[in-house]
Amino acid sequence: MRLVLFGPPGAGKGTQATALSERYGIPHISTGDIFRANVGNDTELGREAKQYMDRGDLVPDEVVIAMVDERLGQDDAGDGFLLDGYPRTLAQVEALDKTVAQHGSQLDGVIRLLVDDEELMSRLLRRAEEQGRSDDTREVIASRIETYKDETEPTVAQYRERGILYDVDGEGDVDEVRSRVLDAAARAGAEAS
Ligand code: B4P
Repeated sequence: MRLVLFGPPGAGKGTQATALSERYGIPHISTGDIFRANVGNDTELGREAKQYMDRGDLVPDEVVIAMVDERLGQDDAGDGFLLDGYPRTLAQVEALDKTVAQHGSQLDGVIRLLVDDEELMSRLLRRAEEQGRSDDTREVIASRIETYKDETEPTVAQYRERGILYDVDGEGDVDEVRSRVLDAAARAGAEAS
């Protein structure tokens, strides 16, 4: 299975990714997690990404695209993957299409989590209290939500046209959302085969 988890910051992508990745035995590839690991290890990539992340901006396409291409080229992603937080721009959508085609395959499904803005804000402010992430302040969260609406959400039209977009209600408790997400992935798998 080749899946994308799509949705605004705080929609529950990272939260739901584990169950999907376990169900299909595919690696969970979160661009946010890769950046945070690099920030934590103070690598060159981490230092570059941090300036954008701390403002709630997207990391530049050329940096993200090269990083994901390299990750998708690794052996464990050969038979499938779950992308979380990628693609987020039109350039990333096009780059992913190209990479997947080079591997002689195609995306099976894009699962979009729908959550309203107020709920997103309250989840991320709660996470700020629990984890103290530097991009979880009220101002930066608001800017991340705006960036999602301006740059990321419009790209979903491409997947809708291809018939591989699966919208899922992301509100409710984590277990409820999980079962909706797993249902959507099962539908994507059935339609792809
Ligand atoms: P990400 O790490 O992707 O951060 P995110 O959008 O906030 O999602 P995350 O997965 O962490 O949160 P989740 O919804 O699971 O990106 C961080 C930054 O990295 C970006 O702003 C950008 O700068 C950069 N970046 C990453 N990818 C990029 C790309 N492709 N291009 C350019 N830049 C990129 O969960 C949020 C919280 O909600 C959690 O605390 C969770 O416990 C809670 N929650 C989840 N489900 C819930 C539920 N059902 N009910 C209540 N709470 C819930």
